[in-house]
Amino acid sequence: MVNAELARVFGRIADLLEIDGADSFRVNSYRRASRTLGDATEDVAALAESGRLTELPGIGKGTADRIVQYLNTGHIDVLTELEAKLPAGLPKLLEIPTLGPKKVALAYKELGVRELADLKRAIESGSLAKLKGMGETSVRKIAEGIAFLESSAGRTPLGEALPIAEKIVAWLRELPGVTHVSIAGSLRRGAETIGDVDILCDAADGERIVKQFSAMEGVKRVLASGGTKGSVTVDIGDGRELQVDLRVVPGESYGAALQYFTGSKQHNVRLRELAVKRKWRLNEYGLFDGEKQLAGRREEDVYKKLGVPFVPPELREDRGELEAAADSFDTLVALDDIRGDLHMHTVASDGKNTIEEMAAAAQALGYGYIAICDHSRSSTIANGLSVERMRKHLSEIRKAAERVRGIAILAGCECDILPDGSLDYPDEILAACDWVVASIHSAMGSGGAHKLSPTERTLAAMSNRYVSAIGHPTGRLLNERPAMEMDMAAVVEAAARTHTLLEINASWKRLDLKDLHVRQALAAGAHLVIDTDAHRTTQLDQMRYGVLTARRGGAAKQSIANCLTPAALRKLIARKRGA
Ligand code: DGT
Ligand code: CA
Ligand code: CA
Ligand code: ZN
Repeated sequence: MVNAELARVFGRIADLLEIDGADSFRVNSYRRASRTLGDATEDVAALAESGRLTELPGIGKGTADRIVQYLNTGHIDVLTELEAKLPAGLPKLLEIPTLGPKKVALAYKELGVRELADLKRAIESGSLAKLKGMGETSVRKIAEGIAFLESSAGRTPLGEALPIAEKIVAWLRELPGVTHVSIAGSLRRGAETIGDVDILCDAADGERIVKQFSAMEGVKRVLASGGTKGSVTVDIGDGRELQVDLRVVPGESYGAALQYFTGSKQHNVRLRELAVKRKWRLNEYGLFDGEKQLAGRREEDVYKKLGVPFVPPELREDRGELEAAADSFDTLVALDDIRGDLHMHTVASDGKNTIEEMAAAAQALGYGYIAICDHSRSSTIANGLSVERMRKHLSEIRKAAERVRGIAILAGCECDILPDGSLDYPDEILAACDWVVASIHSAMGSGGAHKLSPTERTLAAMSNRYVSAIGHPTGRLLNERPAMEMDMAAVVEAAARTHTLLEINASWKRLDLKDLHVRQALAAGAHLVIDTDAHRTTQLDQMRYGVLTARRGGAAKQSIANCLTPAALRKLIARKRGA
């Protein structure tokens, strides 16, 4: 479908218009069009064909004409004009966190900044800080933003890489001569971002398998192709590519190779040290005593022979996993342990499905309960609900809960934590909810004259008895926005003390809390909840990314609220409320 491409084009127009100083009404209309085109489930080209473009929300006659022009000619006049007027490198600068279009325009007009390299020079020479409307603090933030972007460059989020890898694995499994196929590398370890995808399979004729792999549908470039190893890139949209490495090994080495290529490198080093201590050798072909292979066919045997428990891949990061007690792995949370999802949106705010549709989809996943948590009034961009609308919405949820059989539907909300630390709804509304997620969505920076810090705001919210959980506690967006400056030690201590749950937001764009924070929270005695924050039914299946993150943090199912039975969950909520 051409939808994503059109969404990108309209987004680019909005960016350039903004840098050009166009009025915000005009900019927003392109932004809205971009979002609508990206969200559209029908092929926009087909809609254009039948003259039905204006049926899409936010698409007027003018926008429809521009879409048609693009479909017919491959360009749009307004974009051509803007691109002639402004340097091509400017929109890219908008990806730098805290660097908005006004500042980009300023740097361009005053200092001739046309691309990232210019901007870095202007920071280093101090000329950027001297500009009126910049200042030391904002320049420091911009420099941090650049460092953040560069550190995430080229890494693909887990939630984009995993579905692609699974398709390739399924395809390989069908090839004659292949019996075992597995994902390895950082993807098998459930890391939040992936450098490249590693896949392993066993077969006698490696060269043929690698050849077929290189010719597979979706391959953009072949980087290497040999007798045991192939390396290709696949297109993942937006002009981005993802590297996929395939290794083919004989069956008797499959387990050892799986262990080796799952990594992490540091974990492998530790494991190899154990082998060396016994005067053995461990490599991707097996565990050897001289010429004799002690293990190799099965991954479990490698660990067993070395006298250590089988370490789940998510924990293989050299964080003490080889010293852990074997039974500590037995209770590690798994997707099967999840009994419900306690943070999701509906059409009442910015979701795409109704209460009933969300409930039906959750039921299909085998869940026993969900909580509907639409946005509160201050989240205007997300169509947050006024006190009156929320009151009505809560009663709608309760009515739906009566109609729908077989799954409990909790009436909840996602209540903004305001810049002054107060909550966006009065206690009376929060008390009327069964479950309240409180989240920071605005003013995420630290400092400023009258504002509390994100930590202080979070602590203030946790002190409210109706706040059941803190949503996406650090506010980060992977590869897009760094986490808020947060005193995590203070947050996890207060969470444990006030019996407030901390969310692992399972949306692959967030994965917040992240693995290390999960560890910190558990050590402090805090409990967690894994939520998808789904805005449509299809996003409910992102739960697995949150579970992987929880496993990386070493979370046992006993510490996860949505592994509880409905009755136990209600008791947990009541404990915070002091009932
Ligand atoms: P990534 O791709 O950056 O997200 O991270 P990984 O862990 O997938 O790293 P990758 O793709 O370079 O290599 C896959 C695995 O292969 C890695 O986790 C461990 C193993 N490996 C690769 N190179 C070495 C090495 O030089 N020494 C050891 N011990 N293991 C290695
Ligand atoms: Ca890799
Ligand atoms: Ca690799
Ligand atoms: Zn939120």
